[in-house]
Amino acid sequence: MSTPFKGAREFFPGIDRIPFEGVGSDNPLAFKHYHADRKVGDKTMAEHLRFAVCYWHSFVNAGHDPFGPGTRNYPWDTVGEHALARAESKLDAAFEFFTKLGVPYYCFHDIDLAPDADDVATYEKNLKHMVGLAKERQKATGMKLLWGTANLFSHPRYMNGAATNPDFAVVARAAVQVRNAIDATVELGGENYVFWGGREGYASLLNTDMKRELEHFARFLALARDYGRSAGFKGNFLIEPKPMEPMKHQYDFDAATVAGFLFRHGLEKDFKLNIEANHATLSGHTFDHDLQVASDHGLLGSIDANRGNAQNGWDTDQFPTDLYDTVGAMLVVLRQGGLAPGGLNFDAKVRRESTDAEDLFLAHIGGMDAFARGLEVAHALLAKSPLETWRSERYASFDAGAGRDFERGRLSLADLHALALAAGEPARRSGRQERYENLLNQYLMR
Ligand code: XLS
Ligand code: NI
Ligand code: NI
Repeated sequence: MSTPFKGAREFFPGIDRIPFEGVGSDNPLAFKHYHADRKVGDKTMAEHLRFAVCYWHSFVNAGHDPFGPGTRNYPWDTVGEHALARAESKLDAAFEFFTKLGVPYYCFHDIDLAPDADDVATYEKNLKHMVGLAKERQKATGMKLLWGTANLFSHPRYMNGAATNPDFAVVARAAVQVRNAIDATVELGGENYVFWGGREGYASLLNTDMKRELEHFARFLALARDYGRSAGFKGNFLIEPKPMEPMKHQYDFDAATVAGFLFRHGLEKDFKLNIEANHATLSGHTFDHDLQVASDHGLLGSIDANRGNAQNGWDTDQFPTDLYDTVGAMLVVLRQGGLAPGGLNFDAKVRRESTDAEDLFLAHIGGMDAFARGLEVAHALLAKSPLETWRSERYASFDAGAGRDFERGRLSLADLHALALAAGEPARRSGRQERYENLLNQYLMR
């Protein structure tokens, strides 16, 4: 296999379609656990996991950080001097990568796909051109778009926010990109549309009318929804919570905050959540905590799969390799009956020191294997182990008698008082956390 497109240059020579070889294989460019067609329960691994590769970390950012420039030489960035020609070869590289890796989905921001421009007409022309090409590539490869989004945080005009900017002119300018990114998503059959509010927040309350900014935010989201529906978008709109970075405080702080906001503004039918592992940990929660909060509100729409670093307090966006994380995540996903139309998007980047083209494959293979194993273990825990029985037994006192009456709203506080007097001091019942932890390890090490 070279490249899937006639006439296109090959950007990852020497790497073919990544095969499944199983745990016995020492081939670094092979899957050990992810076997797209293997059934886990009643669905295949591919159907459960719905993997997506993100455009920005893998094909746009070459490894720059606040202390220095990029370290990777992207061959697609040096082809031709015109921005549009570079965007075209980037598209070829991206689709070559997706195809060789064997993922079904990808995600992008408007200005990952096409060159940005201050002049609206040029921006729109660039995006339309690239969307047309992406559509051809999707047709040729069978790739699908998990979600599209607009980058409303990089351009200096958004330094004080986009939809929550104190200047109406900026709010209106943000709508240009959102409208175009929704159109692009519809044109490419995207199954979701994401809002990550990178600059929707504040640096100081002294100069900020938080209440007014949040009302603007809700209004803007409702307008985007109405536009999207009128343009034929049937998928979920997704809000991606993050507590900080780049802003000191971001309004979409965590799943609980966004759930409250969506219900308060009547947006919960059209908007769900896209939970990112490293954002959950930045907000002081675990990954599975924020997934569970989202799921319990009926709002878990999709996942940005990555991991943070226990020692660093920022969004390191590492590839997910921690099996406890992936088991915990897949327990939530399986318990809610799946993630579709969402998926697992690798919003993750190779380290700045990882400069070989091959590293991008290795990183994704590792993440896919970690989630495939997490899926197998979570499924076995739910289907074969005593986990669910143990957990429901902890609540058995609510299944009958007075406990059930309490759950059904049939008892008063005075009734509880009388029942407690009659029953005497409750017996102590162990929470048995260690037994659960050992059970998880038993299934993980099988
Ligand atoms: C940044 C976010 C971003 C969103 C898309 O921290 O994770 O990459 O997923 O705008
Ligand atoms: Ni992030
Ligand atoms: Ni993200």
